[in-house]
Amino acid sequence: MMNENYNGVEPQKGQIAPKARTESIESLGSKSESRGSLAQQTEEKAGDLGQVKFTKNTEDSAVEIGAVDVSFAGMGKEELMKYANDPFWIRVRWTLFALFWICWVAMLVIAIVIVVLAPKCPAPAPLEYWQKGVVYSVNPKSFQDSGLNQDGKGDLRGIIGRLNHFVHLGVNMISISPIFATRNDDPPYGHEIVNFLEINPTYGDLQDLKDLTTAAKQEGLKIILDLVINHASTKHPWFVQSAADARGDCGDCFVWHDGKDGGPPNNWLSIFGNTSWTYDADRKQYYYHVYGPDQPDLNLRSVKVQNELKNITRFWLEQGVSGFRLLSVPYLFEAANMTVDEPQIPGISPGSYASLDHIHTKNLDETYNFVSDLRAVLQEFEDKDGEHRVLFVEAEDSEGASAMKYYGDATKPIADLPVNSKFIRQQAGFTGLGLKKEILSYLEQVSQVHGWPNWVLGNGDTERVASRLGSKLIDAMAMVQLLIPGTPFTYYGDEIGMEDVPPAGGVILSCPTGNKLTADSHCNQARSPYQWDSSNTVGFTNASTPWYPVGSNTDTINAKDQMGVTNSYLNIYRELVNLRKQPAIMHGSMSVLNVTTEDIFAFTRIRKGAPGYLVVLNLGEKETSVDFSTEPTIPTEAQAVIRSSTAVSNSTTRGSKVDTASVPVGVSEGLVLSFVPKY
Ligand SMILES: [Ca+2]
Ligand SMILES: [Ca+2]
Repeated sequence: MMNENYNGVEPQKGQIAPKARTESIESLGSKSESRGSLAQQTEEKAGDLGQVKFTKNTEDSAVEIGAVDVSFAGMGKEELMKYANDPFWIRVRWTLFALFWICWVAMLVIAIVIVVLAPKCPAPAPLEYWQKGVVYSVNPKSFQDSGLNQDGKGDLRGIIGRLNHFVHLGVNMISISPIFATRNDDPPYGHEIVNFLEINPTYGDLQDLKDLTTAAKQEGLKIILDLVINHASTKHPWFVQSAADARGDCGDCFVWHDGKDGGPPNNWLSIFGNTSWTYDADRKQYYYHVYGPDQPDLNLRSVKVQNELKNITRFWLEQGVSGFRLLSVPYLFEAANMTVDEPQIPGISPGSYASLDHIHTKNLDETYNFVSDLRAVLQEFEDKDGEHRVLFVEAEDSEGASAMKYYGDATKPIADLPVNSKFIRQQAGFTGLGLKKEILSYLEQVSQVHGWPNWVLGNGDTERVASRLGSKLIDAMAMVQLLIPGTPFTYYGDEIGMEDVPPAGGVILSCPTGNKLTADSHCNQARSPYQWDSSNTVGFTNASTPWYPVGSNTDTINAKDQMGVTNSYLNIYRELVNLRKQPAIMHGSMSVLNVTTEDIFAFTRIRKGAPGYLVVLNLGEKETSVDFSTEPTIPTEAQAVIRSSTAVSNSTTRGSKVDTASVPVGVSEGLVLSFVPKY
């Protein structure tokens, strides 16, 4: 009997058979029939053909399948079981089963072998925050006057109130010009320090600095202090004691020497020109000052001074700062024997600092050793919490061997970066070939000592980029600075294209080239208040008069308005900072391309497996098209990513495809293109 298929349901005559049986019937008839019409057909078949009928003659309902006219009826259960138990078919089954698993395992093994043996891109060396990020240099006096102290001078609380600006830009390190207590509350440069452990009241107090480092940390920002340890003020208590008592505790805290033949002990010169020695009537000796007479050099050969300086370093690290930019580093030590003159350099008129070969006063071995000792102090803090504390040093002659030595080596680390001011010396009219030479020669020097490169485009001691190189080149130079290998240093305001501002009622004094200030050169034109908006006091202060005049171009050169304009200096800067995250920019190789000429500068950044970038600058006087078709890595087509805000003379738009055999670039235009590199 077959009643087990009915589930106890007894169909009436003319009813549709239960589903299980219906499907069985379907298999006997046409398999192409739809399920919806099947029941009806089943009834018809039962009625018309009399081949399938329901019976109720016995106690159990049943279906009798009689003389169903089929050519193939499938295999019955008993028959199936008979074959299933046949040793031949058992062997076949097991063989297929085994083959299936053997194939599966083999495929797995092959896949693993392919993964293991396939050539891979080498993993890039992990970069630290000071390598990946951007340093933004703030002059605290000019950045933001806080609501608590509207004296027209910027301060630390002002910086706290503007932390979102750094976050918005995407920079991660904020370096702050010297903020220590100085002879006057209001010094021009903050170098005449009277107390290394106190903050100039103009800028706030220790609590303000702690609040700044805490708030900055919450935003993922690092605060880096500019620190001057070569000299102090003549009003520093150490100097007062030292001058008064040669045998006292601080008798040798400064560099003292008897005169010779009624004059200074030797021919050593000040950076400002003239002798570097000043006679002190109380002590009846000369003291040495590589800068002005108000800034006597500390004697770093004194163990007391060395320990004090290390403790000063510890003190500021304890306030939460993430490191230092050490200023005036090459001058830290002088020769122990101060009776020797420095040799005159032939051909340079005597009297200027450049006229002597400073073999006794600059970059002495002791200087490298002491900066390495300071590095060890920073390491003490890193050892405690694992966070690297940065040490940048201001060393002149950025690509010279003396500067490269500040990188140290694995056995004796010194600075993370000797600050590279090559771009600072760049003047208007520079050429593509000149730029190529500057960049490649520096990168070569740095690679030889396994150092990490860096690029400073602006600072307070020279003209602003917009004034020095021309505002049309602001975006183009930002493309170079931010997209070549190394850590960029941005000077506050350069990201919105601020220009030099003359002093009140005065004219702009020419700044000496390359950080070399003279005694009376107060080239403050690059220290004007940050232009936050277009109001009278540019959002810098609520006081009626800022300490220094604001620029005359604030209607467009201000952060607020530029934030709302896609193609502003500010937004292009932000895009470039963001682009630095790309693998090709972070880890890729850099090639200056053969198309580089006097008028054109072009380079690529390429990393295998990632989009490549092509940057092209037109430094000439005419719009032109550049042909990259002979460059082996560049395909026939690339995509425009960023274009100078000042570029208006051709039709290239962001996102548009560009034929690389003919890339149009307007006068002073910089253009960033992305492409799929060819190998
Ligand atoms: Ca203030
Ligand atoms: Ca010194």
